[in-house]
Amino acid sequence: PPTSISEVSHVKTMDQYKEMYKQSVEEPGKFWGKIAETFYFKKQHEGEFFDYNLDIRKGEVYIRCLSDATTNICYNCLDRNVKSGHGDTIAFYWEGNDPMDSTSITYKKLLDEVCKFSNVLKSLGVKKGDRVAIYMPMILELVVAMLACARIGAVHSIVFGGFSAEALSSRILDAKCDVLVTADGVYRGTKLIDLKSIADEALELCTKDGHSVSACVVVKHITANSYCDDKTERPAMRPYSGFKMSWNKAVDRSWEDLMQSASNECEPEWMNSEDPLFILYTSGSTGIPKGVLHHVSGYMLYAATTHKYTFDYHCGEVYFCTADIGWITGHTYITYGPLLNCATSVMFEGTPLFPDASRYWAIVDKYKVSKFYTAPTAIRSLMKYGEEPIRKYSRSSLKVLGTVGEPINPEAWLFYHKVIGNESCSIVDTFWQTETGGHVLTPFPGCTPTKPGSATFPFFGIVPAILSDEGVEIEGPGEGYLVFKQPWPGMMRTVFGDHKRFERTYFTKFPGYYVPGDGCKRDEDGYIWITGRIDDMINVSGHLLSTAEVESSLIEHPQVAEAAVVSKPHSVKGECLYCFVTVLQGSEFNKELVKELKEKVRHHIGAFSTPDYIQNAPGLPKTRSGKIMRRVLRNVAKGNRDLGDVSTMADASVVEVLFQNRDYTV
Ligand code: 6R9
Repeated sequence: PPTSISEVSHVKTMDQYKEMYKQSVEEPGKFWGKIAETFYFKKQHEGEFFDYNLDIRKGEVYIRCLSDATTNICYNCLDRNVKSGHGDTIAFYWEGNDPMDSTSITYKKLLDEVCKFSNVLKSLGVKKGDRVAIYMPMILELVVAMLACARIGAVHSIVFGGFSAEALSSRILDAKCDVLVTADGVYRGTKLIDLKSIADEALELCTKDGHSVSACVVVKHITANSYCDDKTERPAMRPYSGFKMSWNKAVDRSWEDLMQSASNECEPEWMNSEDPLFILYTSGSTGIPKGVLHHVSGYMLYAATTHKYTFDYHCGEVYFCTADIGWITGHTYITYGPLLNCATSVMFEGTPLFPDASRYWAIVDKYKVSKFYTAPTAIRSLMKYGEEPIRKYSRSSLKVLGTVGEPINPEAWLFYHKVIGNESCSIVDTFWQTETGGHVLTPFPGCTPTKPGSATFPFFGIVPAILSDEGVEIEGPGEGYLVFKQPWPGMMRTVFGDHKRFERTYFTKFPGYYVPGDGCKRDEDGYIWITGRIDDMINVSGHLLSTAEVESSLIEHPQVAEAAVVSKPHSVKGECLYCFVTVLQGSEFNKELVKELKEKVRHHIGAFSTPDYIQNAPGLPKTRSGKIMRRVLRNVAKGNRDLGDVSTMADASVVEVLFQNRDYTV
């Protein structure tokens, strides 16, 4: 067997990367055109690959690629693989919240199910271009539902199963969805989430606002788990009986009943490349979520290519992404990217801490996972439990470990590399956004020499630049606004129903560039380091400080599990640093620790960066996707109890504890 991953990787050397990169940005048509040849197009494209204008001064911003070709992404995910002899290949191993719940599905069976549900959607009156809302747990029916939409040309709008009724209803309303697909409920650890009653409430809210969906399709997941191989009754975990579900005859339809009579043959709708594929809402700085719209062909090429190269995916390997499909990471790197590459994936319903902190590694060993993808917040939460739950499992199948979602502090990066990866895996810190469709900055496994905390270099087709406040490009080492100068296939095309907002949000601050809203710096070796959201930058006495940078200094302290830094208004400095620190289990938060922490930050950045406040934070307010809610922390820092919209917060009780702990700020 090869001793080093680079011997078998798709891109073996930096020279090879540079050569491929050069072609991807200088001759994008040739580069992506060759990749497009590996997919099925009903009608081939003629003419230039791209047609675009990113410069708002020259008129409307638009991006189109392969604009006269027709295809279907579901066909490329399923039929194409079945036709090439992979019908019996496992598409997903499904692992339930309860370790005893598991099943798997082949490409052929998945195609059958998708065709059936496509026919179900058609029977409910759904046509090409109609929007379908999906509010489901991490079960196979979720993948079936989204691919069925793609097959018939309906636009799916998946709302993460942790969102509230209000959040769900505002998304259904914004996209005017005709149908909602949901499930009875789901267990997260030992906690039961009653999805159906939340969905009911959301639909009621919609009706009040004058919009009624025509049908609500309900999967019986906890009441009758149709995909589960082991039917042993485990009442403590899944109430097969006793769970009461409301049923509104006027709109509710049973998934199981509808599927029973549906045919498993369904000709795909041949879509134009630039027809919409899905809407995914992402939070906007104004507080109103934006419906990011992705389109068929560009997204397809980009999802497949990034999945293949970033994880160095090879046919036959088992890949495991721990994200929820309700977020972009799940869309691109659980459903579309892996299926387009005929991958075998693990789809996991549960949480990393249930039944204990070794769950991920139990799954890795069970399925011999070689490519693993998670978030820094998950790594840090596992660090709190030490090495024992990790060492208990061999993890010897692992080769590539990816992270996404926020800047990864070097401490967590090193833990990922040394403890989880046994120093024998490539770490890929992937920077991207809902808007970018796929990775835009990332190392290539077995190829890019990494630095802990740096997302390194651009993916194929991506041309980053760093701008100063004045909008001047900074060459060489420096710090400023991250921007992109050229479009790439997977880039979002518009905000659903509000093209002006799309232009305003991403193309007006620095005309001619796509502005993602993150700061970054380039070091003397050309490596790019994301410094956090532009809005998270803190200006202390005229020095621009990145919260991420301060946080990673704090986390370096052996007693610190997690840290979040926000700005607090300061009468002399303008702003000062207010740090929330979670200590490791068994450690004490005291004056001595605070002194050491201040010293750490001073040591890493400089005296001007010394935090004014360091407060004990037994828990941090996070969104359900695991992002720290700095806006809430800024209010705690100020002692302002008017927190604004906290509907996306995973556990609101931590905030009260933080207010109580303010008194103990040292
Ligand atoms: C994929 C995803 C996007 C924002 C993005 C940035 C932050 C994501 C990151 C990262 C530093 C990374 N972000 N990955 N920051 N390093 N590797 O998370 O999409 O939910 O839209 O968030 O997340 O701030 O702008 P999304």
